[in-house]
Amino acid sequence: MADTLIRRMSSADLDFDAALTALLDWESVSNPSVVATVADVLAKVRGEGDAAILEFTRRFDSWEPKAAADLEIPKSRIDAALANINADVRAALETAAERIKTYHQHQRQESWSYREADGTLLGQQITALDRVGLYVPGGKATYPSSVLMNAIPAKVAGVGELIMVSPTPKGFVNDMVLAAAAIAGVDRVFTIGGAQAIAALAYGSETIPKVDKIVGPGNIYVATAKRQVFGSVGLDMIAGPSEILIICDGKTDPDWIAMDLFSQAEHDEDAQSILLSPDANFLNQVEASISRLLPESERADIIRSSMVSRGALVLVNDMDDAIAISNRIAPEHLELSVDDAEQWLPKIRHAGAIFMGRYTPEALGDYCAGPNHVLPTSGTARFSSPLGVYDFQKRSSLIACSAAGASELAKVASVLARGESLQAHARSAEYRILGDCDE
Ligand code: HSO
Ligand code: ZN
Repeated sequence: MADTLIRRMSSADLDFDAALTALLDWESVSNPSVVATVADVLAKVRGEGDAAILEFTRRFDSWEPKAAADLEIPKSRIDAALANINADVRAALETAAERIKTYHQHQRQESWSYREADGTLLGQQITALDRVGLYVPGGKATYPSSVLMNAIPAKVAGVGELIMVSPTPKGFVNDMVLAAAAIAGVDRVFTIGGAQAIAALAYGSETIPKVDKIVGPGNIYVATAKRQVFGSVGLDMIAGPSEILIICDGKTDPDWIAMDLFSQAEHDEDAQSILLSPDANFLNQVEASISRLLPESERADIIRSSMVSRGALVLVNDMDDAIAISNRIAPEHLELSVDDAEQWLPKIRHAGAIFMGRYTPEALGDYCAGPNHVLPTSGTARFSSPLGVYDFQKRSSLIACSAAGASELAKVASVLARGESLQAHARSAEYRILGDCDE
């Protein structure tokens, strides 16, 4: 029975490489009918503004806003949500928010400059984005913690205005989400979702302000809309299903490891939970824990689907073998449930977040340790990083030439410009050559 819950693999198997590739395979299908529907929605919102947003909201979200003004949740309603939520929940949100803020303050990039001997100044000036849109999904994947994780780095960066949008199917508003928005400092909240919300943020309407960047996860319509507005507006990454990779030396309580695997698996049927260990007996123990703990889990059906279709317990030779496999996977979350986890850090090349030691389950990072839980998925940790303050800041180059500095640089620029047959560039530079004015 147990062996049907999660597959067993060994890195010594002849076909291990192919089996691992098949296990990791994940294609974010771009469905042509979704692409076409989304293109229509975007065009209509762009052309008709509020009227189109209202029409799509009535059609897709099953509620009847009477006028565009009804699409905004008034500040008093947001404050009431904060006042009304359970005191323990409020305290936990506030503690998490404070810790996330402190961590992200370390990420702020500062402007810098240096002066050359001839007086020329070069540098880089950092500015925050003026206005950012935060998409918060409705329904089963509404996470107040994600509101904190997306909004707080933007506020720490100094973003001028933070606009949140979230669909409210049948008019239902989640108070914990509103409370998180209030704590994180979200400025305005609109009850719109889907592709029409992405269009509204990207293009603006009479009621919805146009933003400079859109962040936050969403369903296939939202992800497709984000792809289609790319270029008009900045975007965060387009996230795939969640993943966890655990490397364990066999000395952690197997129940703890089983539950850490479940903690990702319970997110959705496509989530991926993988354990690597050099201890075959320990893998047996974890497998037994999985069988025993699964039936008592509230989200057993989702966990089971995820484990059966995408989970694995993998026997490895040793830590170096485990780390080589981990680097190949480039997991979103990597738990090093081993003694002296830090010693292995120099060998870890690709991971969204690294959780070190037996007392650092991913769940603590998901909510309140401080680092961001918006992380690169599906192997994209090979080239990208957690959401951070730097995603809400931009850089401008600074150049201030002294007369002497300009004169020297102009000689170089002139040669290169003439090489490119750009005479105006050459002459513009040459005007600055001291004592050699080409009047
Ligand atoms: N583990 C998710 C984030 C999350 N967990 C939100 C709980 N709530 C990101 O992979
Ligand atoms: Zn999670």
